[in-house]
Amino acid sequence: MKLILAVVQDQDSARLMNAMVDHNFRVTKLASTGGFLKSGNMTIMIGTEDIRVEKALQVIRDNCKSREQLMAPVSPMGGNADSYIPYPVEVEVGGATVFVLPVERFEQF
Ligand code: 2BA
Ligand code: 2BA
Repeated sequence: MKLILAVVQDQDSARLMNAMVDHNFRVTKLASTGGFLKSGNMTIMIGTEDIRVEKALQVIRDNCKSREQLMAPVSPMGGNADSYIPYPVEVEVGGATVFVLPVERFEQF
């Protein structure tokens, strides 16, 4: 068994959850926050058999797309105004960042 952790954009998460359930995957959605943009994203947890991992990745690929997001200017802490960028910067946020982990044991009580 594998545990797939997929960090996806908020806008794609509902569609991805529906697609996963349609393809008979069991899923859990967790609200998360990206460290760089400090804005909300979603982490989808999928526990599945090894042979279904590629199918799960395909469903994720088909339902998540990358987008440009504006990063708000942050005023300098500590007064170093030299490094302050006073305008929003565009950052490309990927469709999904995916980790596939081995599951040592799976129990349901
Ligand atoms: P849910 O996905 O909302 O599922 C709630 C209950 O509905 C499940 O209870 C199960 O009895 C039933 N169910 C879910 N998918 C089904 C399906 N395709 N066909 C028939 N019945 C289905 P639990 O199995 O005790 O799971 C409770 C919650 O634990 C799930 O909520 C989900 O959030 C999480 N979960 C369970 N297995 C998971 C897995 N393999 N990967 C990720 N999350 C899992
Ligand atoms: P954030 O950390 O908010 O990052 C959003 C986007 O900002 C990233 O998109 C990337 O394009 C850019 N970015 C992040 N850190 C950067 C840096 N140090 N310098 C320049 N640009 C940077 P993605 O790479 O597609 O990541 C989207 C979200 O996925 C991330 O949100 C984070 O929540 C998660 N993520 C990505 N890689 C991760 C990893 N190795 N471990 C844990 N979470 C990860």
